[in-house]
Amino acid sequence: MVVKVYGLAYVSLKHVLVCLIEKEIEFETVPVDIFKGEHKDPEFLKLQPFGVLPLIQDGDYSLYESRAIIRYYAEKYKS
Ligand SMILES: N[C@@H](CCC(=O)N[C@@H](CS)C(=O)NCC(=O)O)C(=O)O
Repeated sequence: MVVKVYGLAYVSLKHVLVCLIEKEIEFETVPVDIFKGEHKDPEFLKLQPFGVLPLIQDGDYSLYESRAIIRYYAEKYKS
């Protein structure tokens, strides 16, 4: 299953992408433009109630906060 990563090339998102690449996890990016206020869109707030990026969706599981995401994948793919 492909992990969805929400955001654009913001700093926190880059940290998450480095982690996914290092772990060789297949992902796709879902552009969310903060300069257009897309991170405050009601549909996005259903996924991330604080309205900040990045956010990942791994199947039915959603997670935000870049360090929490990185820690999640570090644990999930320990090897
Ligand atoms: N502690 C958060 C920081 C999240 C954060 O500040 N994201 C920025 C982009 S790098 C953002 O969404 N800014 C939009 C806003 O604060 O309205 C994390 O590491 O994920």
